[in-house]
This record gives sequence, C-alpha cells and structure tokens, in this order.
Amino acid sequence: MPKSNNPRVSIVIPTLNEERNMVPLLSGIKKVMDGSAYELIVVDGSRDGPSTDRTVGIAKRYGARILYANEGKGLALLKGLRAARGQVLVSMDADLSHKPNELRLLIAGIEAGYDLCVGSRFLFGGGTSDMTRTRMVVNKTFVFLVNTIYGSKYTDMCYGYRSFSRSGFRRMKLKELGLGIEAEINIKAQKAGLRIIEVPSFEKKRAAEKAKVIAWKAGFSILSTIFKNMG
Ligand SMILES: Nc1nc2c(ncn2[C@@H]2O[C@H](COP(=O)(O)OP(=O)(O)O)[C@@H](O)[C@H]2O)c(=O)[nH]1
Ligand SMILES: [Mg+2]
Repeated sequence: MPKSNNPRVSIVIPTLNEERNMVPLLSGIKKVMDGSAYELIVVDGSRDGPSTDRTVGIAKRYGARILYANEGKGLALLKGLRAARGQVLVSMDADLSHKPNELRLLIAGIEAGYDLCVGSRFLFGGGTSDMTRTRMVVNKTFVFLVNTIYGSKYTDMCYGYRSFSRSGFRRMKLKELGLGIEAEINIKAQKAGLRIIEVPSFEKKRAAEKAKVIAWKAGFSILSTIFKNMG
C-alpha cells in the first residue's frame, strides 16, 4: 500500500471516467515511489457528477484518498492540493500522458529548494506526442504573453505535470475553478516571487478513454486568466 500516515509527498490526480487508465497509472506510480512516504489523492467528478465507471473503485483499491469536486478541473486540483498533507505536492493527469518516472525530477525540484517545479515539453529532454500543431502555436502565444506581461521565463504553459512546496502553494492563493488553473499557477507564482524552476517532461498520447478537456474552451479560459491577473 502506498499510504503513509505521515506522507512527505502528496500526488494529486483529477479524474473523470478514466477507468482503463487507472491500473497502469497507479501501478506505475507505486513502482516509482516504492519505499517513499507518499499519499495518493484522487479528485473525481465534474459539474455533471462523479465518474460513472470504475475509476473511483480502482483508485480505492490502490489506497488513494478519494475526494469529489463538482466543478471543472481547476476545482478538482485545488481541492486535492488543499487536502494534501505532504511537504511536496505534485499534480498529475490520469490519462498516462505523464510518465511516472518523471515524478522523481519533480520531487527533486522541490527538495532542492524551489517552490514551483514545472514540467516543460519544450526543454531539451522533453517533448510531446499529444499536441496538435494548432495547440502548439496557441501554447507558444500564451507563453509569450505571460512572459511579456509578468516578466517570467517559462517555456511552457497549460501543462499539468508539476510540483509545489507546501508553503509556495499556499502563497499563491489560487482561485480558478476551470481550465485556467495552470496559467493561474504560472502567473501567481511569478507575482508572489516564488522560486520557480522547469524540468523537461515528455507528454505521451492519452492512452485510453476520451479527452475530457475541450481545447478551444481551455484556450478562452486561459486567455481570460492571463488578462484578469494583470495589475
Ligand atoms: N475531476 C475532474 N477531472 C478532470 C476534469 N476534466 C478533466 N479532468 C482530468 O484532468 C486530466 C487531464 O484531462 P485531459 O482530458 O487529458 O486534458 P488534456 O490533456 O488537456 O487534453 C485527466 O486526468 C482528466 O480525467 C473535470 O472536470 N473534473
Ligand atoms: Mg490528456
């Protein structure tokens, strides 16, 4: 069992009907984290209710704490991160796009003294096989906008594989309930003067089940998040 009563690392996974991905995901995490004090937090559900498949049942079998969120992905992440007991908090998708072995890089970033460690598909060693050309162009535009407006040096935006120090997470005072959450993190971490680092990450194609995030809706949420945090 991965559970520890005094976890050092909390891995938070938002889920919505991911049953066919759960066993490979959770067994992959277990293998990498074996011997570490960590907890798994699965935050399930959307505005339309909880997953209707066996996602939650499988997560329970792997010893995850289960929380429910009745809004978008942002609320799910925030609920999970707020409930986390570790000193190192990690956010990770359930669709096998995020490689469990990279957990070690993300944890190392926080243990080396940073508050936010962001996986980047555009650093050497990273990459993606899950992004269309259009998404790539839109992502680059958002990166440019955020870096220009907020004075940051990110190479990636809108990517959900990242880690936080407990205190850094609290200092950001995040609010986004929807798809702007990743952009909000990038912006507020910079504004709060957190110590930020990126590590390369390779995003694999979603393994099974349908994508839950609708790309153009995400684009609008992110754009509105970028502008509403100015000033
Ligand atoms: N709890 C919850 N999880 C969500 C919601 N939308 C997406 N997710 C999860 O967030 C992760 C990323 O979603 P995905 O559809 O792969 O988005 P993409 O990678 O941006 O195309 C997956 O683990 C999804 O199950 C939501 O409304 N609620
Ligand atoms: Mg995905």
